[in-house]
Amino acid sequence: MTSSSFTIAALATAPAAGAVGILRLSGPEALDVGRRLAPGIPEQPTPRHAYLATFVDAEGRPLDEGLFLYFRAPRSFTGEDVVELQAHGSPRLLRLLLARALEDPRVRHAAPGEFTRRAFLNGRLDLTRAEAVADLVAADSEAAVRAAAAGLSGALAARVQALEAPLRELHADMEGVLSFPDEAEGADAEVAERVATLRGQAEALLSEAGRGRLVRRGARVALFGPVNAGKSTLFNRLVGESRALVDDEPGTTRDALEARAEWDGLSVTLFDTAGLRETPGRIEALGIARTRELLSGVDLAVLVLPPGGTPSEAEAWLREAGGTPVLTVDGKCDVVAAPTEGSPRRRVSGLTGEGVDALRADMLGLLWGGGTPSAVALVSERHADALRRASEALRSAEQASRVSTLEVVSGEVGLALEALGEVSGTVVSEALLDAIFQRFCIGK
Ligand SMILES: Nc1nc2c(ncn2[C@@H]2O[C@H](COP(=O)(O)OP(=O)(O)OP(=O)(O)O)[C@@H](O)[C@H]2O)c(=O)[nH]1
Ligand SMILES: [Mg+2]
Repeated sequence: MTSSSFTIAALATAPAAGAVGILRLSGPEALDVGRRLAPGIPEQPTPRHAYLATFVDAEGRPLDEGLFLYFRAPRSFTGEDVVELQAHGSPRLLRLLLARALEDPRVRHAAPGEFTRRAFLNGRLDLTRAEAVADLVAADSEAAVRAAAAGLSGALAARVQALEAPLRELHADMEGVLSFPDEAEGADAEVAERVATLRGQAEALLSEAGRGRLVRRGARVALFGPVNAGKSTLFNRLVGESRALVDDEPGTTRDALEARAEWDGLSVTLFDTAGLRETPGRIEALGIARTRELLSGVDLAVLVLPPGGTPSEAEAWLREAGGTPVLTVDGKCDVVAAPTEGSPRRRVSGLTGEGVDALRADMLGLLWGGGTPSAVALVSERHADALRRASEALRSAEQASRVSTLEVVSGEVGLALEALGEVSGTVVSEALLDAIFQRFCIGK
């Protein structure tokens, strides 16, 4: 890998005016190049010391005054020599500084995520942590921030490691028995049990992918139900502002409306939809078609029933949601004195706000189950895909351990190990790394 032969440079801060802007250099010539931009810095600066420096142009004329930081390899983010120039956050000034660094033929502009990629290639972080860096930058809710931070500190890495290490041991034991049947005798005892335990662990981790997705991209919740049930009024109440039109004419809402909120740290996109009924007008019918399409794509649908509906009507509305989980509520509860006989449903009123906080808690419970959103291991689609393959291989190994030879079992366990290696990064291809780091920003 030639990753460390070139010194790379990039602006680490967003290209907009701000208090501070950072130029970052990494690689063998980082210090030398950095010192040319900041001539007052000693030849061997103290690592991790903040020097007050003057940054100069090619003629030695001052461009700015700022901080110079040096991190000596391997004790830096990338594992290489790293220099950071912290200047004033003027985009034009920073481009001048960057251009000066790039004038040096030993320096080239960093690709997206290249600093993090080098950190990974130099063993400073495993792949799950490298990905958590991108997750943290992209996080747009408190839960996403906290989950990414947990990933960065190794929460997912530890879970994968706890699976990978015993799996590797098991594989080695079996291979030992296969290669040296006499010496390694007995090392393959309880293979079936060991495989079963590890399969359970892999599946448990895989089952967190849904929550990972919820935290990463937020939950999607749609209100739906018959016309005039009070959906828009409830929608406005839930998002805390008067977003949707409300009227006593049935069919008020036609286009689906959406609003973003953050509940318990979880990002939630709430949709208000066109009410459903049998004989709508032409435009309303288009809205109803949209409602049906939307319902199939959300994480949770909330069926708002008007007072006085019969159970069989409720059943019919429920079917509209297809396979999406549904929470049914009795709306406009302020006009109904008592709960519908025997109804276990939550009573809410968008008008008075009654039951709305409890409804929000119900929704979070259904979306999330127990625990807090921030405590999740951020299992991404990529991780889930690899974990799925690992689980499948382990399931085959488990079966084989009952009916087939040790060789077959060991082969399947080997496949599981390979799949897991893609999560942690012990087994990766250049193409996979390209795909992962492409979604990073430049300078990260
Ligand atoms: N008393 C009472 N009236 C309500 C409540 N919610 C809505 N309404 C009234 O019921 C009528 C319909 O309310 P909307 O919120 O527009 O109902 P909707 O379900 O969005 O209706 P469509 O968009 O036509 O499907 C309006 O006159 C509201 O003022 C409620 O909780 N209590
Ligand atoms: Mg409406």
